[in-house]
Amino acid sequence: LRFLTAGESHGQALVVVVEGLPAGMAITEEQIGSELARRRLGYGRGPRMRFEQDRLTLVGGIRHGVTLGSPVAIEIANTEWPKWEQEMSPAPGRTEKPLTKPRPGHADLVGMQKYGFDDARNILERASARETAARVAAGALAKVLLAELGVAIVSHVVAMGPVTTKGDRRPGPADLEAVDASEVRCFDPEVEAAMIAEIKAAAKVGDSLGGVVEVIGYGVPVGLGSHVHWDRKLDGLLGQAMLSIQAVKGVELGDGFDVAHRRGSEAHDPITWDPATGYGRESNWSGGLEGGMTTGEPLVARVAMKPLSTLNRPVLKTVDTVTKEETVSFKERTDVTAVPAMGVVAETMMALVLAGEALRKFGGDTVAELRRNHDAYVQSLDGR
Ligand code: EPS
Repeated sequence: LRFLTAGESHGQALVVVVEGLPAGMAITEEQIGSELARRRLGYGRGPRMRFEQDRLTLVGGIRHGVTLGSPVAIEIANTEWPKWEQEMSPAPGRTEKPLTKPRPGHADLVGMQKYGFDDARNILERASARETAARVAAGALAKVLLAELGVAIVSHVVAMGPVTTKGDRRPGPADLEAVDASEVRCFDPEVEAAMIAEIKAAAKVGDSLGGVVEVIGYGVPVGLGSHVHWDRKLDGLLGQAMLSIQAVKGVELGDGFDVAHRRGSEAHDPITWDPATGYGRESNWSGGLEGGMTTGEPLVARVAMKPLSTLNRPVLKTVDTVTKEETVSFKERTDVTAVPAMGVVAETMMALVLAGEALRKFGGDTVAELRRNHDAYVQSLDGR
């Protein structure tokens, strides 16, 4: 499974092409649209989330509600485009308002240096997390494919700035609606209020907040990924996928960081056997991953996002790239936090990785063939 996105934050549209999906997979525009809507949720999002819509067009690869096995192409139009048509025009010309006060922590300055531009907009437009809308459209397809195999992915916010959950409540697939109903996508109602208060406090002083989400994959079959080579280990693939999300700076698989401080006798999940369900683990500190392969236990990743580098009250010191004088960065409209939305993007990235690995393991040109191969494999594990 491969996918490629294109488009700028304030450009005409984002597009995504997804290649490698089997034929015969039932998918509707509404399913993709509802995933896109979930990504727009969250207390602390900026004004753009209120007045812009993700206008969706299925351009190719789907006919009469099913995939054809050909590349699926999706366009997400920016309804803001009329306001930006001049500024972002692909026609020859130049801007009247180059941005020359790069934001610390953003791609602005290094991007200008690397690509030889004197206007930060040429960098920030593509560095923007707006691009994740296109990923989420691709992820909606991956989730539908995984559902065929009984896999469901759930995320929830476990930290908002300094406010953290106690870590003992983990939502299952049936709880996703309840998580989405929370304004901060937090599964703990007591902590939810404290998170909202923290966002309000940061917003009041024009500051931003980071946080941590937990993503859980349920029903993942034993043996996705492989121990045989560095670039086939599922831990590595998940890490790369999560770290590719804008503003993400850390990923923990299972209890990775905590386990590092324990002794071996208290760090590994004891293996069990049950005649009805086969092998299992007494605990799941490994996060469902041993030797780069899934164990069949829930797959658990925690993903850390830094506070957005665009501040509503720019206070961080920077340098004007024209005058070389000390200044503060330019002010762009922004979200206070995008952590709740990032959870949906992290689900997307887990879905795309797992769908790719499921297709690699089970293959099939049709979704029925994929399911048959998957079911036969799962049956073959009986007693093994
Ligand atoms: C973003 C800044 C904001 C966000 C945007 C990402 O956009 P604007 O500056 O136009 O208000 O709203 O996110 C989206 C548009 C989206 O769909 O997620 C940034 O700087 O990354």
